[in-house]
Amino acid sequence: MLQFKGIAYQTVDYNGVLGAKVPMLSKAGKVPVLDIDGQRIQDSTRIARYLDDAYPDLPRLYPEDPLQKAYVELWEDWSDELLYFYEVHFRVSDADALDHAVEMSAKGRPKHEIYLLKPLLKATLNLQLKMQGTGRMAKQDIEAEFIGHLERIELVLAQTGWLVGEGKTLADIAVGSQLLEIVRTSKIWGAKIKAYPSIAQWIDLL
Ligand SMILES: N[C@@H](CCC(=O)N[C@@H](CS)C(=O)NCC(=O)O)C(=O)O
Repeated sequence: MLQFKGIAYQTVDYNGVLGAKVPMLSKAGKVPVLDIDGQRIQDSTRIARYLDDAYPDLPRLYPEDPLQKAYVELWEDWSDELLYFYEVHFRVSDADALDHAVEMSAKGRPKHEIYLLKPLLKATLNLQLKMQGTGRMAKQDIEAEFIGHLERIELVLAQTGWLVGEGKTLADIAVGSQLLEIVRTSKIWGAKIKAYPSIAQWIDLL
């Protein structure tokens, strides 16, 4: 979102055991958290609204047209509250994807943290999936649902190349981030995603 608006920023990784500090960043204990001159804003939806309100003259994440804005808001929240859990499912259910995720989550940290992190990450993500509900569904049902979502995304993208309207919006950034994370961690599912022609074209422009 910051890149899209052209705002300079620095990222701080909470990799390895530093993850234990995430609950101290905000009440919700989740990332991302935007720290802007000491003011902390948690939750990507709230960050997006803040950025468009604070920097209205920079490219807008939300379209001005109320109907298009409503569609963007629906895609965005669907993406970070539902699509995210498919990404988590693919990360824990595929041994290679889990290894890759652990490697990324321990990047820049001492080697031994990898051994600590793997069982912890696996147990935490499985528990989150169970509590949210996806983790209580049969694997083939989760994957069939996900394919249904990919087909719907493909159908929408085939119209203009973007999810809402004629250009890139927060909807593309939100949905694209989750799909790119699957591409980044899971070889099998990454290939399945990229087999959809409109999705493959769009993902390269994100
Ligand atoms: N709706 C939130 C979801 C954020 C979210 O689930 N973040 C994950 C990492 S990607 C997290 O911090 N999980 C830690 C936890 O749930 O304890 C947003 O978009 O900011």
